Amino acid sequence: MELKQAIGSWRHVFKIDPDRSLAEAALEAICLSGTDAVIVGGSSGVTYENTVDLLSRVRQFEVPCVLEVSDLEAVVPGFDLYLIPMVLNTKNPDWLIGHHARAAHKYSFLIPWEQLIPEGYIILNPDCTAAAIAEADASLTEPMAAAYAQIADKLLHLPIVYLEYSGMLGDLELVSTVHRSLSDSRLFYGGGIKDADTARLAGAACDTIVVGNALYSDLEQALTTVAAVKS
Ligand code: 1GP
Repeated sequence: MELKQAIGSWRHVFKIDPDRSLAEAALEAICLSGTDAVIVGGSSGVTYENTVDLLSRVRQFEVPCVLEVSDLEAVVPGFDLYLIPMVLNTKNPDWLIGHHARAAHKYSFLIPWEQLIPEGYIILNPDCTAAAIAEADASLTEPMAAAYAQIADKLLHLPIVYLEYSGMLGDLELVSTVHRSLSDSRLFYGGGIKDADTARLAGAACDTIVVGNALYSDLEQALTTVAAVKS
């Protein structure tokens, strides 16, 4: 199956941050964990150098490796796919489409368009770095979050809607409501998943769970999230 289509069957992904250090043994455990893919991405301190470094380390393993682009200067060739966040609940259109248009203007002929996958991002933790940087209105009610998600799904036909609660376990009832409102988009959920229990709860509310911070705070527990949603 082509990797772009394979996203439709991903249940679990780990997100690793080029700006944080991971020992070789930890990276090996992550890449061999049985997760469906490794996303490389972070909200701050992501550079070309630390992204190349992490890509080359992940490439020792067979797991698909995709870059979630947050900074144009840190776009590195050689990833399997590139996830392109479009922040739906931003107050600043730069984060919805402005930076994207500038990238296309500057690098159009270099962009591997067929490897790009847009994500309709809805940021719901007002205290996370992504919310501050992307100027998100993170105070959405459940019906409004579902409304944004439906625009992403039914009007814009984005393949992924991503509910981002980075750093905290979100409102999983809201996540379920958003999930039920979608027809075609795949629902990614990320935020506060740290062990098998939180993975199961979040996994029941969405299509794909994203586990990030826990890799750096308690790796052993973080690794149990894979079997929790994939077995
Ligand atoms: C962050 O959604 C991911 O972009 C995962 O969130 O770091 O809280 O696991 P956590």
